[in-house]
Amino acid sequence: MTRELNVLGACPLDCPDTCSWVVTVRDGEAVGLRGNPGQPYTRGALCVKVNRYVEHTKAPDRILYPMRRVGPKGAGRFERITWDEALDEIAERLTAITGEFGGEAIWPYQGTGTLGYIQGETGQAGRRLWNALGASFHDLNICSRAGNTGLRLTNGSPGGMDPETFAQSRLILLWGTNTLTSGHHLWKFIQRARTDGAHVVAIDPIRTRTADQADEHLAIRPGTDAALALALLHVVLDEGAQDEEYLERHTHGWGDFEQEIRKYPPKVAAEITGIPEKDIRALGVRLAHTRPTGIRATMGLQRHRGGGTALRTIAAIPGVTGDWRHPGGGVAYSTSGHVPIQADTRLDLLPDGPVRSLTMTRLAEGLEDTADPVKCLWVYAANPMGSTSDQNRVRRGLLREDLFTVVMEQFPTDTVDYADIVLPATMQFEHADLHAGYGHMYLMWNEPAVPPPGECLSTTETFRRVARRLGLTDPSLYDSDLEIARQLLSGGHPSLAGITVERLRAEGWVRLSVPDPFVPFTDGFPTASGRLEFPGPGQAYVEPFTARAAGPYKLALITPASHTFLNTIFGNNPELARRAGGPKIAVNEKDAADRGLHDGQRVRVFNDNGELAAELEISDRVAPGVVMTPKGHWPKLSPGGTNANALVDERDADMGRGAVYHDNLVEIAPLPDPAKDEGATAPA
Ligand SMILES: Nc1nc2c(c(=O)[nH]1)N[C@H]1C(S)=C(S)[C@@H](COP(=O)(O)OP(=O)(O)OC[C@H]3O[C@@H](n4cnc5c(=O)[nH]c(N)nc54)[C@H](O)[C@@H]3O)O[C@H]1N2
Ligand SMILES: Nc1nc2c(c(=O)[nH]1)N[C@H]1C(S)=C(S)[C@@H](COP(=O)(O)OP(=O)(O)OC[C@H]3O[C@@H](n4cnc5c(=O)[nH]c(N)nc54)[C@H](O)[C@@H]3O)O[C@H]1N2
Ligand code: SF4
Ligand SMILES: [Mo]
Repeated sequence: MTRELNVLGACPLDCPDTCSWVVTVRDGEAVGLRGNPGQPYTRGALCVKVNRYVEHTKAPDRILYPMRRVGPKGAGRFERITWDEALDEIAERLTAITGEFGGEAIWPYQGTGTLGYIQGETGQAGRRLWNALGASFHDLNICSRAGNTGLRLTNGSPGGMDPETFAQSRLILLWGTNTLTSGHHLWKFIQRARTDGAHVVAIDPIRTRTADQADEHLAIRPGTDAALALALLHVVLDEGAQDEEYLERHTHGWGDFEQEIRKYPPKVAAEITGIPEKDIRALGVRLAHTRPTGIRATMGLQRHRGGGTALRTIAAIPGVTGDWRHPGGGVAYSTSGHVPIQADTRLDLLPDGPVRSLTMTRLAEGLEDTADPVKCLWVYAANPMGSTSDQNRVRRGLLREDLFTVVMEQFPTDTVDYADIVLPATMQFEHADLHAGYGHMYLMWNEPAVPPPGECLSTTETFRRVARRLGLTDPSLYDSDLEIARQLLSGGHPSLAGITVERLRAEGWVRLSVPDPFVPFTDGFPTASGRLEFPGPGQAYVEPFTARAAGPYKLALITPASHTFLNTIFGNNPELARRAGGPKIAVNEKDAADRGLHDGQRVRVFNDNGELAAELEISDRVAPGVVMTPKGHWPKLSPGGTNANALVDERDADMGRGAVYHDNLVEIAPLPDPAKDEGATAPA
């Protein structure tokens, strides 16, 4: 007799939508996955990637057992060992390293493979153990930090609009965001607004699939968005449409900011942004007279030298128009600022004295430090060989013979190839977790649906076992997943009223206890002044790195989200990799012609950091001077053995040391065509 049951869970991936899902389990095996139709934001649909998640959990290359390196670093040759052997070796190496170099010689390099509060990034899983060992802090700033920091300066919080309220917007600016690829559930709210007459504008250097569906697309020069924001406000002032009462009662620093705006009339901004003056003026007039205007700005916009400032200045727009008064007005970047959950990482377990912080976006630099060396790199839910800047330097760092590298993984990534010890990790069907969306206002529960395959262990269980092997005694290191969940929900914040683990487990998802519609900042802004704080003199625009293209590299490179991968996750899924079709570089016809390149040609994209082998795609989706190749390909599965991050500088954005993935210069040259080379020797 077959036994079938449905288990409620949530998608753990770094995507704003955090879908609610239903796993069909037959005789203890996951056989189906669908979106939960009852969840108001995600409403049943998953996405092209996660539709393949069941098959992904059973993929033949899944890591199922602990392994020890047997070949040289980087070769990816391992032998299977037992958990006991793995834990013994780990305990021995960590004890030796902390004894000789101190706890700070350990870099716990956590990534965004799962965003869970129990198993993943938002809860800083593992940090209690690291605190007990005095390990370096890991600043997980790779994704959204520059923008978060900019928004905090203006609003006091990165949290903004409830994305569901876009249904009430009358003008929607999709600003540096590719909704239909990187968080598509927002689209139904946008469509609802459109049936009520809303106008939708995509502001993006690339004509993305989202831009195709918008009413208007402004192909802005990369990294110049703050100048556009200032010019739009210039037109609002020209129209006399500023909300004087809002400015008076709810903002701080208007006088100075007004002077900044005056420096950017549409004509000046047109020169900076490359957008025709008449288009800037037309959008400015629309903005002046359309309430509510909702701005969806996401992370793409801040992967630039001036990325923090871009969000800071864009966030000033609703301060001038008064849009925060209305549902459907304001800026939506991430809702994470509204989720009042703070993991207790037990800072009291730290040894006395300050502990250094290492920066995720500066991995190569961190591994090069010889004065205060990193001796153990412990990678979990991260794939730095695929996702971190300056890949060739990261590779050199990982090759260091004196570096003890542990990688907790589900799949044999490029990073795994450099591990000394590999620990097999569970996937979302196999462990419990608590999640919050960063693009909606719900908490989600993920109930384990099936037992882990092979000897895979969850993050929490792995760290419990490491702690035990190290002989650590603090009881909090051994809290169960459900105990951790209860602690996370126990903060007593009004937005968590009535939300318990039991309720989440029964219902799968619960909306935060906030009004519906939720309109933030109605009681003031969480800034020092209690008001929206405008950028001060000279603080409203920082030009991009690419604006100063003086050297040999002339093309501004953007490396955005791939439709078929989630960062590097799914890069090894045969069907999704097939659809992605290998690394491609989109180039405007003019730039191709200037370099004598033709469509479909094999090329090398290069700069001083390294190179990427790709197929050239002549495309009017990019303007002259801009080229695009998506993130996410696995280097070792790509023809040249690298991905786009071989081209990305290890350089900071203006705020939070954010990465600059979309702000680099490259050149393109032909690669020899193997087919033609063979053809030369083939019989005629
Ligand atoms: N399918 C898929 N979905 C994903 C991801 C994925 O890899 N694949 N990644 C997830 C993660 S980790 C994150 S953080 C989010 C990111 O989600 P997004 O913010 O959507 O990320 P990006 O694709 O980097 O950038 C969005 C758009 O910004 C544009 N852009 C780049 N530079 C500029 C600029 O200077 N100005 C303007 N106006 N636009 C610019 C890019 O061309 C791109 O179309 O998506 C998540 N969702
Ligand atoms: N060129 C370029 N590069 C980028 C970006 C860009 O726009 N352009 N975007 C950046 C952004 S926004 C982000 S967030 C980063 C992400 O960078 P990373 O945090 O390194 O994320 P991923 O590359 O997705 O690698 C996550 C790994 O975690 C593993 N994993 C998933 N779940 C679990 C789990 O539960 N336990 C364990 N142990 N492992 C798990 C997956 O198999 C995967 O190999 O990439 C950045 N890299
Ligand atoms: S990646 Fe995003 S859209 Fe896809 S299932 Fe996960 S949360 Fe939903
Ligand atoms: Mo991200």
